[in-house]
Amino acid sequence: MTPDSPQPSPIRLNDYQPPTHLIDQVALTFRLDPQATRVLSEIRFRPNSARPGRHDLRLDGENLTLIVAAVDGHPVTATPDATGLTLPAAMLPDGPFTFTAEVEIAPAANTALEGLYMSNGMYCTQCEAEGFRKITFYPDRPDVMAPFRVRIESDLPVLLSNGNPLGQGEGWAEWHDPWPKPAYLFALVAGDLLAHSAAFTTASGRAVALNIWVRHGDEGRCAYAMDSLIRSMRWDETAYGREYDLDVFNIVAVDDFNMGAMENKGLNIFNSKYVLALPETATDDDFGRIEAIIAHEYFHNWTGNRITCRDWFQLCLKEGLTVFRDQQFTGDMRSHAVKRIEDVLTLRARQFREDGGPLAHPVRPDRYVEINNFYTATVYEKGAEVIGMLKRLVGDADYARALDLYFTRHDGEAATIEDWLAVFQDTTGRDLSQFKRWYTEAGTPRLTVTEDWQADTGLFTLTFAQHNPPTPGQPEKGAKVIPIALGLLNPNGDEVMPTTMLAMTAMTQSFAFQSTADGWQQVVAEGPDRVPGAVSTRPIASILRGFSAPVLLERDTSPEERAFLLAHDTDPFNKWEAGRALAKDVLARMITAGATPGPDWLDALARVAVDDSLDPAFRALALRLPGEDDMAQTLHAAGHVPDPARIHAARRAMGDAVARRLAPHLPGLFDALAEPGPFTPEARAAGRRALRLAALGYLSRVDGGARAEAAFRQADNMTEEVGALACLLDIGRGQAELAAFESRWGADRLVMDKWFTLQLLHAAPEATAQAVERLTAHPAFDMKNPNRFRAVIGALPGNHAGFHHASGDCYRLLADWLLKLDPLNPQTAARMSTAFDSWSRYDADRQGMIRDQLRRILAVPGLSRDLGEMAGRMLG
Ligand code: 0A1
Ligand code: ZN
Repeated sequence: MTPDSPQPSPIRLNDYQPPTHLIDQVALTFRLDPQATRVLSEIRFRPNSARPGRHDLRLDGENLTLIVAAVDGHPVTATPDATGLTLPAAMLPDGPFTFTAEVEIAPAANTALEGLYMSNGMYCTQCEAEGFRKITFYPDRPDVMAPFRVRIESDLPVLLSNGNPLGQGEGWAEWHDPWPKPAYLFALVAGDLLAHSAAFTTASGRAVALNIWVRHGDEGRCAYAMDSLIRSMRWDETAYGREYDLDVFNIVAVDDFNMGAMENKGLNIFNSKYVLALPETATDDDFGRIEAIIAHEYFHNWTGNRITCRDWFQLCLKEGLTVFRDQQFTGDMRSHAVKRIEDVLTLRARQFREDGGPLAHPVRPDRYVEINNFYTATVYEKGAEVIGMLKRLVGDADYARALDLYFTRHDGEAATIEDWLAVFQDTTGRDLSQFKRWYTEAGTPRLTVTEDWQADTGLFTLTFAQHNPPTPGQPEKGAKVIPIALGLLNPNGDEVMPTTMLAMTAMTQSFAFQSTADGWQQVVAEGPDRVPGAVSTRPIASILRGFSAPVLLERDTSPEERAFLLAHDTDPFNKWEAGRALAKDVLARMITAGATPGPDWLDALARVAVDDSLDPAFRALALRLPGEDDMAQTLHAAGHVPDPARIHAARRAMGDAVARRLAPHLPGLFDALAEPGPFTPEARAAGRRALRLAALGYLSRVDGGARAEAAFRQADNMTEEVGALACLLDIGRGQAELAAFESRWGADRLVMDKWFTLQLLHAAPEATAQAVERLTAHPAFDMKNPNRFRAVIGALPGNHAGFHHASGDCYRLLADWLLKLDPLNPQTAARMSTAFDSWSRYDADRQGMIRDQLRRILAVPGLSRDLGEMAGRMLG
């Protein structure tokens, strides 16, 4: 693609047309061979009455060698083009007909990991979003749903596909999936695999065989994933009334996978990183992600599979809802407060960043060039936030009723966001047309708040104003519906008004409160009719509790008020948020004005650190300093040009100041948090380890790393091993430990990914480019393995000061590697390119250097549609 060559034209939501033909039944036979797999298909079509008249039938197909095709046994003479095959209306019968085809494909040559490919001698598939067209000719769109029968012929011992097993013999197996599904949920696996098995009985008594299939040697690492699956299945029954609907549920772990995992009907395929775990190989974070992703894919069985998306613009219909459900699940399993804080940290780091830059797009986009580029934080995480807001607005009971209606009304269908909102409208009688803007308009609203206190009348008024910034293609926006959860405290620290949900619907809106005999209440009547309130003192407002809406709250508060909320807020999210805001204010002044952290903030932080009444996991989060990228984003939003080197230096100085202030407490904290007995991955123990490692991090800054060295030597679990190593690298030590780690774990791919990432994240800013060069030259660096590529190249922007070093070396290196990967795996190359999306925050030199790299990428002949779209959008 060159800058002058036309970009492929986008697909638009407004152009949606129902399919010309529907499918009643699909039968597929696979004769597996690495270089020449034959796929035989028999597809029973019928004209779609929603498209009256006679139509050509367009079948998608890419990189397929057509051997033979026929309609009702008559050979098809049409020849395929680059993207498929058209069967002219004239050659199609008026009513139902059977299309048969035989095609040849080469899974061993498939490095893009879409369609049928090979990973370590195992065959596997990835069909979402449009991978099925690389397997055979088919209407590869989610609104064409059909039951599938699949026969697999291969000498490999384990042959799997969707649905229930029909039979198997020497060199073959057959599967039948009775549930109509779109092609993107098709899956096939063949390999020399072992199963970790268990059984589950559904609430209504269906016996389900559960299997997690892995390579030999990994069978002992599946227990936590299996346990998570069983808890997910039970939870979906109790929380949503949703049962599993087949006799088997298979999960397969593969080492080469572009994403986290995939919800194929009855045959989930997982990146092995999100399945395999033992205490000595996986960290607490890994265990947490395994639990969440196993749940996510399982929950898709209802939100995604039984009810799927009409078209890819509706991706958030399944993803936003399924993320919301997995977040609820994790909250129930662990801690709602900690989960909410972690989710908001991710939302701000990834989604707010996306929403504030050239890649901003609505939760439901209305155009795309390559749909794989829209599996984004906006579709997933903001999509989940929008559902959370809907639930807050209608309340838990109506949310449950609306979901029941959704499941009954749309079971077996391919639905839209309009369908989704209609179930809420029909359940509650609310008009959600204004709320819908959350789906159609991009950008993070800024919410400002001013307070007014009338001592004579005892009237406390909050006035909110929302500003919806322009985003690409959307210069102007209407007012959003913003649920604002509010609590009031009195100056003693007692809560005088429990959490109350305010629904903001106008651009500017005031809410008034008064103290009454029953405590503080919202007062609706304005003016002289108002009942005089009781004599009272000015309350302290806790605004946007639980982060009740994905907005940037701008509040002119004093440090004293923040410290007060940090000490007294009963809402754990806002308690944490108050500490976070204080820390960011302090750090911002250090960066922009050379200030030093004052004793008030340090004392407040120390009080939280040693407060044993607080959950250790919460304390660990409170001790985590704001990240450098976060500060760059915040400073940019406040009108500054962030200087990565200054941010880095200031944050280090802040860490040193905290370490000195906490020093007397650290050894005691570190020792007291040691977990007696064997490792357990459950949340309570993980929270204690998180706080212990936070203490070790600060301790290392004052003891020169002595404790961290000992902790590394003594660690009997990966959380502490890698945690101690990170502490050492953070203070410029740890070389011997890195070598020891490599010799201990050199044969373990997943553990070695951590080794690669750690070195990059902790490289000094001026040495980051060399670290990339050294690590990519390491014999174990394999660009074809997405996990390894992500572990190095994907980790680069996580080292903010290194990536943005004034030399521009890392910009060039990133572009080099994206261009190397693009011909092999365009999807992963396109994903990794988002590191460049924040260019407009920085100074003119950095902007120029990043834009030069993006132009260089765009100028490469034969660039993929994936990377071409991303680079084009980032350049604007
Ligand atoms: N639906 C999966 C995510 C996924 C999307 C695309 C993939 O390959 C291109 C793979 C997985 C999920 O939400 O988990
Ligand atoms: Zn998903």
